[in-house]
Amino acid sequence: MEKHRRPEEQTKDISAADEDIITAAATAWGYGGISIVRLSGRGCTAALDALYLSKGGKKLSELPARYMSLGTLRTPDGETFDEVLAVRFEPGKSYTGEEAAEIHCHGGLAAAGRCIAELCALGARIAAPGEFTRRAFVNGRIDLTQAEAVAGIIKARSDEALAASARTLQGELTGEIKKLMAGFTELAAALEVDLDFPEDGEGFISDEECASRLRALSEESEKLCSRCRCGILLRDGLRAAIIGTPNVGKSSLLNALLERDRAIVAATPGTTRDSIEETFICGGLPVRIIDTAGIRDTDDEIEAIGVSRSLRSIKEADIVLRVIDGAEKTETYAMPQIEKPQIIVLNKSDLPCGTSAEEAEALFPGSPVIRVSAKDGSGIDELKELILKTAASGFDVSHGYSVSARQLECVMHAKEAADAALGALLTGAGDDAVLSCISEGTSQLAAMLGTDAGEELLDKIFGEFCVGK
Ligand SMILES: Nc1nc2c(ncn2[C@@H]2O[C@H](COP(=O)(O)OP(=O)(O)OP(=O)(O)O)[C@@H](O)[C@H]2O)c(=O)[nH]1
Ligand SMILES: [Mg+2]
Repeated sequence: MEKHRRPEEQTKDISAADEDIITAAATAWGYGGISIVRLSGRGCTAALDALYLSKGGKKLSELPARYMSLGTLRTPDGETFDEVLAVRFEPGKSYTGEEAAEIHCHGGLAAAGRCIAELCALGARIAAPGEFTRRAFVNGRIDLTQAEAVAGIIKARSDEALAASARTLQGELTGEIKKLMAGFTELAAALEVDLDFPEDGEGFISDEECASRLRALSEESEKLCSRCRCGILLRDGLRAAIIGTPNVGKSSLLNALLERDRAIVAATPGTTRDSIEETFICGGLPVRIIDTAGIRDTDDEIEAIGVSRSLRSIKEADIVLRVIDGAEKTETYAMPQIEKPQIIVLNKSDLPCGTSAEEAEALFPGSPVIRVSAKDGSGIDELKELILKTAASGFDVSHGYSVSARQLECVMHAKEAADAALGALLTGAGDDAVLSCISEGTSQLAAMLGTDAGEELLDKIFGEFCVGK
């Protein structure tokens, strides 16, 4: 199978100049209907001319741009190795903004691998991860928010996450950032006039006007933060740990949430020993749900390890589902205090009531209580809604923006800069101090768009993309 090795494992020289021809499979490396090989860089059509000939006997360079033609791939010795579709793109009218081409080979590993190997023999090199998108960014076709949205689309696991990435890719977030940046720079300009002409009485902008504009900038930044946090949550999801004493129905609840029999359920207390993790989509949010061993004092060595894992999974969770057997009387509840959002799940509602919702509320003041039956499924949809409401409090999942943690930090810093500028203004620290905070806000927003992004940052961002994107 030597010749079927992933081509990017064979050669790697990403130190060459940006204008060289890069190539990679744009489709997943495996078995499938087609494999798309992508090429970008000046002269890539000419390189393909040495390999591709259309059924009508034309080279790709002789065919119109953005026109897909059927043809064959041949080695320089004349050996035909695949029947393909090929298309070329002119500079300025391609994904990367450069001269580019695509070859749609038959699927599987052999045809695309051979095509890439032949292209490399003709002078192309294997693209580094994310290099096509990086070129689109470097060529000014997209900004960093849009580039990172491309990664968001690939990672999206729900319609809502996809919509958040698509709206970011379409430039909606870019527009909002630019509007906010304009707010910061206009205010800075007004303050600078005052600094330059201090003798002009009242000044160009009053302190009240300046304070009100700074408050508005802070509010706008906060709204943007919230939409970015929502996008991150939609993409990365959250961890929810199911905890409780033995036999209350934790594994049954996991199965009910997943709508399949994943975990073993038995009447014997202490059934679950190891933690079980699975993911389900809850209102667009990927929820990593963890079923744990029932927490109790035990002499059994294996069960004790399970219990310590349960305690660890509470620490790692974003939200805790604390299950109680609603058919039993729950008087006191010896359990670790949890400093996280938690939902009290009163299970076995199909059986005669032993603990009422009011009693459970009294035991866990401040936590929402919900009655469910993991056995007959009642209350499970409501529990899912409650998980979404508790985890995404304050978010409207239909308004997220797909951003990276780095970008969220930039918006948060921009808000802090607006607050700091307001603080400087109110304490009379002087226009210079206010201006320096405002300028910090502007640079944080510029960093979101990637203006002046250094090579190191770009390496880090695009290094996380897949090869071929
Ligand atoms: N009637 C009824 N029985 C349930 C319900 N949920 C769980 N059970 C039963 O309760 C028993 C324990 O269920 P499990 O899901 O294994 O409980 P667990 O909390 O995971 O138990 P451990 O893993 O031992 O800690 C089984 O006999 C289940 O059939 C429910 O909603 N209604
Ligand atoms: Mg269990």
